[in-house]
Amino acid sequence: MSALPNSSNGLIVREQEPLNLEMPFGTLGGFTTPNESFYVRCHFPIPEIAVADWRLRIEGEIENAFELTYEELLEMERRTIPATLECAGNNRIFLEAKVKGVQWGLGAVGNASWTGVPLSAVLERAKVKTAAIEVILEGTDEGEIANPPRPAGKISYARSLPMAKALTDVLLAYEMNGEKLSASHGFPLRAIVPGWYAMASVKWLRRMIVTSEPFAGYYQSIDYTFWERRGTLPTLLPISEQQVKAEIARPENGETVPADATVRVHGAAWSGEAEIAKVEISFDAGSSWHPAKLSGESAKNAWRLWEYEWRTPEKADRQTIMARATDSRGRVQPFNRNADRGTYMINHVLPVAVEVG
Ligand SMILES: Nc1nc2c(c(=O)[nH]1)N[C@H]1C(S)=C(S)[C@@H](COP(=O)(O)O)O[C@H]1N2
Ligand SMILES: [Mo]
Repeated sequence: MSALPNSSNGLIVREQEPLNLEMPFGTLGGFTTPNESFYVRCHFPIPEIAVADWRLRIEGEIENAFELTYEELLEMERRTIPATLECAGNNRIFLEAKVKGVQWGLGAVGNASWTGVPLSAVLERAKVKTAAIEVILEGTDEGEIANPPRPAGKISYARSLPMAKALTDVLLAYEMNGEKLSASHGFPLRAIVPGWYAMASVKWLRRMIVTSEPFAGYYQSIDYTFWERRGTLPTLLPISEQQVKAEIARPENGETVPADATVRVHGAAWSGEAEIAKVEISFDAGSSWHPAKLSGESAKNAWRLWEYEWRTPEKADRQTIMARATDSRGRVQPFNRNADRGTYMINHVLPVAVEVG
């Protein structure tokens, strides 16, 4: 194994090629994650795109197929929305039987404000036919899949969205926190699919295909799937909505905090297509829970910061801290891992062990 530098610009290097960088979650500051601290998740090498030659093409079950240049997109009506992106494999390092995949800790998540053109505006111009049920979003990046089952040769990264979601709140974004998208985050154009795990937010967009059949591409029929129980029969579904979750930024696992003192326990919580209703903290493995204070901005599909003033024990001790979130749709973060989710959608409560004194 070649030696990896373990840090790049303060980010944890999980993989160099393709580039996979994690934010050390203990550095969580405000509501907005600075661009240089935002995690990076790539399946293939980052494509080099000359914007003068780049086009976004829309085709398929539409009356009006066309291409847009970067300039034309910039001239369309723009919208800015906050949205939290979380990788579906975030927290994988904490799964008890070790599993394959990038070993993300707490920081494959970030919140940014995104500016671009609503996907619905482009679909309107394309005049979608009534038979259409999905839109496939295709990236410019390509590569070979290492392990079977896999298609032969190179494939591009692609995911589809049901038409209802595509027409609601999906953004074709060219700015992140007021800056032009960087190459690693999808320049010149990426999708932002609010409330969904971030595999849906396709970067380096080049083509959108409206279809009348469900798309069963690699990244939604082989990879990024989970088993859902319908009665007794497990059925395989593409991963979509984010699951309710609170993460503790500080103290960190293994950190020492002073005895008989007030320590600020803080972090962020989020959920798919809902707001965070409450975050609770436990110091006794979940027997009793204490409400944390929600702070800062509150927006749908964006994380909510929270904090708790902890009066630490008078004497030296070991303590375990847990946080759990409940969302505005009444969904509570579970205590146990759901094994039907394989290596993805990891949102069970994670204990943080600290030394007191
Ligand atoms: N074209 C393309 N889009 C992509 C990916 C990719 O590899 N290629 N990775 C996806 C995954 S799994 C995640 S978690 C997010 C990460 O976005 P970020 O790198 O801007 O944080 O991009 C998604 N969009
Ligand atoms: Mo991801």
